[in-house]
Amino acid sequence: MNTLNEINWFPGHMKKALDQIKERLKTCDGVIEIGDSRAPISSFPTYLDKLVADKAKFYIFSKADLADRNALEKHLDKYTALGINTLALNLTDRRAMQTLINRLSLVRTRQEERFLKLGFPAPSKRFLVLGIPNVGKSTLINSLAKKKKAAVENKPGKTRSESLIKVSDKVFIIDTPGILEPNYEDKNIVIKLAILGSIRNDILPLIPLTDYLLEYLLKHYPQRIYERYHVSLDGNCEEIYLRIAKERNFVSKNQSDSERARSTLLTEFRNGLLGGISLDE
Ligand SMILES: Nc1nc2c(ncn2[C@@H]2O[C@H](COP(=O)(O)OP(=O)(O)OP(=O)(O)O)[C@@H](O)[C@H]2O)c(=O)[nH]1
Ligand SMILES: [Mg+2]
Repeated sequence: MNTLNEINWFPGHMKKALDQIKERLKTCDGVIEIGDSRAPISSFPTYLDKLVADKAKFYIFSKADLADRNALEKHLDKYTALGINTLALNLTDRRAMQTLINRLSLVRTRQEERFLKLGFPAPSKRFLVLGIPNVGKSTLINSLAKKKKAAVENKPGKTRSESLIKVSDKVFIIDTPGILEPNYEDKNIVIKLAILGSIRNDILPLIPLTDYLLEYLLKHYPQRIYERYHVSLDGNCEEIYLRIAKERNFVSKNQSDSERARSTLLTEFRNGLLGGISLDE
């Protein structure tokens, strides 16, 4: 998709957000990095690695309720083998938060190690929550904070400022605005992140995005498409979308409205109506 080279998904406010994150990191001993369970590799904020190299880390994979469980488990096993604190969660489920709070209080920060070595009681610790837009950072904050503290919306770029939230006596966390990598070398990642809803809908054109999604689903989950839309899966993407439009009675100017079928499939995928899926192979 050549046009991708000309698309700017790193708007000015993200540059500002990155500067704010650098400032905030100076006052935090740890980071909670969030990836999306539906694309755990592509969505992970790997490009912040250097910035957080000396911090205690906890990895969370959000939207586990929408992911392909088998693919996700394999991915998590890799982190567990490396000894990294990792949890995959449905962040909207407050009941799952106690496990996370317990695990967070066990993460040893450098400052904590120093204090304990000297025989002082463990100090409180601060984690900065990091991740791409729409991955669930503010949802995590709200679920942990027990009452609504951070603005949440299913649109990338909701959070523009940060605040300190108390999670337990000794654990505090800070929300941050979502940021993307300024230059993804693999342009497929940009498409995947747009499919997940982490890049604004108006930035990438609907047709290549929904062609990519349908081709991927036909390759990896053809049965799901068939079971949901009851159409023949022969032919090219436009032909299949036209059949879906016909099946759903999407008509515009007396013709099947394939564009509406495309938006519908994208929305239904995002809402988990096609079942748990992984976009990373
Ligand atoms: N099903 C499901 N939805 C989730 C989960 N976590 C977050 N969401 C939804 O994802 C959308 C985005 O969540 P936010 O918490 O606003 O995401 P954010 O990372 O703060 O986004 P920015 O502030 O834009 O960077 C909202 O509609 C949430 O309800 C999850 O684990 N499962
Ligand atoms: Mg937010």
